[in-house]
Amino acid sequence: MTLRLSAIALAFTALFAPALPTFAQEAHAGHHAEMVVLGQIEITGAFTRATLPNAPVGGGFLTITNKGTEADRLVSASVEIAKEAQIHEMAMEGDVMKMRQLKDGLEIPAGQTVVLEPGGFHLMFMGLSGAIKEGDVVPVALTFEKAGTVTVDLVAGATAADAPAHGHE
Ligand SMILES: [Cu+2]
Repeated sequence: MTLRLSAIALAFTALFAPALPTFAQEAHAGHHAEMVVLGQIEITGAFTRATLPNAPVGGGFLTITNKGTEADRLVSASVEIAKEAQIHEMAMEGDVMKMRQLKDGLEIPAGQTVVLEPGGFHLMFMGLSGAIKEGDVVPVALTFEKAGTVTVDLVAGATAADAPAHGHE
């Protein structure tokens, strides 16, 4: 009886094991964005958005998790398609939504996740050399104070309906 059960278990494993996707494969198929690991830093869900033809700026969005026991800090970013990549935040000032550059970077507290997303923290690509088209892959080099530098591919989604209103003072 024991032998017979083992044989069934083996057959079951052989049949189903290859069909089980790993998490990474699943994430790739779903979002075209794989997890990027740099020391204690994990980056997921990286994307950008297609821009209008003459748009001077583009945005970068991603989720950063610090698995470590010490805070780290995203201090800079760079892209080849723009003169400069800045780290920005959007916040209410009185009753007006404003955007400002975080010159000291963005802290990623120990054990926490910080999301860069439309309407909140984001990367801003200043002085685009050309339009970002849907489906483009934009490599961005991210530098962390402790973890170092890593390149993350941002896949361009559709243009946001509110893209032209994305202005600066
Ligand atoms: Cu901005």
